[in-house]
Amino acid sequence: MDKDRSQKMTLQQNKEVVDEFANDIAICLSSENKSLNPKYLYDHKGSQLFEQICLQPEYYLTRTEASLLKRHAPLIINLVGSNIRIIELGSGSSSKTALLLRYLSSQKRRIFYFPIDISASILMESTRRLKSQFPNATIIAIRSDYNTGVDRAAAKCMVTDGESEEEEKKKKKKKKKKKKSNNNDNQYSKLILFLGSSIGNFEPMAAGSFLRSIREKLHTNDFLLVGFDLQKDESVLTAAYDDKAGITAKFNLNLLARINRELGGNFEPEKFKHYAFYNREQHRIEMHLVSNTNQQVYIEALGKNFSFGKGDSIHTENSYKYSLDQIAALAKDSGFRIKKEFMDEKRWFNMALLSPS
Ligand code: AVJ
Repeated sequence: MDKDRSQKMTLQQNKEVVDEFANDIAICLSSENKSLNPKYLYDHKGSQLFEQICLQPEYYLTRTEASLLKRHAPLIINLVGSNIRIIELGSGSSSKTALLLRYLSSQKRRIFYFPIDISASILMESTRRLKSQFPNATIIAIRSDYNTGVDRAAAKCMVTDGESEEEEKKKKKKKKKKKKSNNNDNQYSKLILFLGSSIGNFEPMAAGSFLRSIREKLHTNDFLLVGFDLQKDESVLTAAYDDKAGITAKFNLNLLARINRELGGNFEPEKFKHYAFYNREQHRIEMHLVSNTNQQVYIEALGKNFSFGKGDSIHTENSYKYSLDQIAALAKDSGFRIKKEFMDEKRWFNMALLSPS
């Protein structure tokens, strides 16, 4: 393809992305109950801020899950099998997954990793880092949201089907002819990672249909590893979503700055405040941006003014907290069985290794 045309296509794709954002913002700000898909928090700046959130002392989720992954990597890898393709939904910095890759590499196993994320810049950064950490790894980054990500990754897995670990060993032994990998010995298992309690962003019903849609793309020897944040003392939860350093507040408020940047809005972020609380009935943390005063905001791309009264809020994110029973029911209802569950001593976080039932 010539450069002009490929450039045009990129512009076209960007335009569609911007249009979707503009459209969703228009719908959100025109409704009585203003709520937004949390994916819009994750532009380049938002993704960077999220990485910083993960380092805050109050935000126990990342640390806890990382230690579970580190401790149980051998068992997880062992359960999945000998020839693995790792696909990760919402890979971000991939820093937790690096713990699994490190184990594979310590075992002299081949690494095939397909990170999927909506932020192209985060993908580029993390791919570069992983490539230098694991020079022999096959890493194929996929810029996509969850919906099409797994399909695209599965298609790329197929392309690597000839490159099995078994063959690597044979090649080393005999340095001889290649064999096509049509026999079962050489077949790979997919391990889909959905970590960090990202599933908490889904409404419970939607979480079920999402897991079911993944289930439909899996074969019997594939696995899905899901990180769930568990219900716990409310003060622990609220602190995690309102850290002292104010990073979560910045992360939330970046949404307004993003509207300014991409849609020509004139939000003054100081006139809104970050608000996070635990909704006990629904077992979820809610994040909101609350207007400090009566104000009007103009958004150029929409050619329109929007008014906010003092105390009006934009609901930017839900983060559902699960019980073990809910996890079991969710797995069952979406066609999985729990192969193995991993939990920390405090029972704050759960990592469930699911296999098609
Ligand atoms: C990325 C959705 C897992 O819900 O804990 C962190 C996002 N928002 N702090 C979460 C988030 C505010 C995070 N997830």
